[in-house]
Amino acid sequence: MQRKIEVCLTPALIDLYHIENSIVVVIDILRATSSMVYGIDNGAQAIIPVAQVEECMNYAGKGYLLAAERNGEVVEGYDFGNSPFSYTAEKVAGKTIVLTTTNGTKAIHLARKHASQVVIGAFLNLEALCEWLKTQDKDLLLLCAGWKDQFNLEDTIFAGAVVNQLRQNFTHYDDASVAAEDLYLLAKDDLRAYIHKSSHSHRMVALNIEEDVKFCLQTSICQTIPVLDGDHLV
Ligand code: 3SL
Repeated sequence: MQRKIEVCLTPALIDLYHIENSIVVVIDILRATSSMVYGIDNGAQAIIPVAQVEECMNYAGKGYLLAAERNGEVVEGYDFGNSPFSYTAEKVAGKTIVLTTTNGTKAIHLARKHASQVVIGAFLNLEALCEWLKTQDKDLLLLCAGWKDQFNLEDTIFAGAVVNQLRQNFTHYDDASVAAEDLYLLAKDDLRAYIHKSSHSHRMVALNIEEDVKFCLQTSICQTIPVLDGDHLV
């Protein structure tokens, strides 16, 4: 069977892709999709990604946990933000979280407009995700959330890791997939050191949340693949 894999390097380019029959994997390694994977893996009932901070407040007082991050920081008045350490079983098991983040939730909303299916990827669920993708029969778009519509290293490197694992299962690759895989091969022996060069990693050092970077670069510690079902990730 002919299957195509493409990498969209920033959400600004999404309209160039025909994804009506494709699976889209949304990627925001630091930190949105890592926290989503970790939260669902830890028993959160669902995560509702919303694009705007104000939308989150529509859910106030109805039993939801409200999480909002902008520019790496928790938005004042919310239960928590986007740190994976806020998505432990103690905090989220059995709960539905309404979450908005700078880039990750925006990318999910762009993907869901047209894609056949939207799922969430992170190093935390790399192996489970790739094994599942191997069993599907649709084309694949790896959508990097980037930073404010710009390219970033960490999402591209993760896209490259997925391409690397799936290379036997797809017949067509775009140039962005080849470039992402090459970058992954360059970085993989010391992922942390390579990603330390990224602008978002610098931002996180400045915010004193470097431990989050370390956490998000753990590979395949979760089995969950969050899937968008209506407006809920489950
Ligand atoms: O952009 C996002 O969606 C976030 O992951 C950014 S941060 O890691 O919370 O700063």
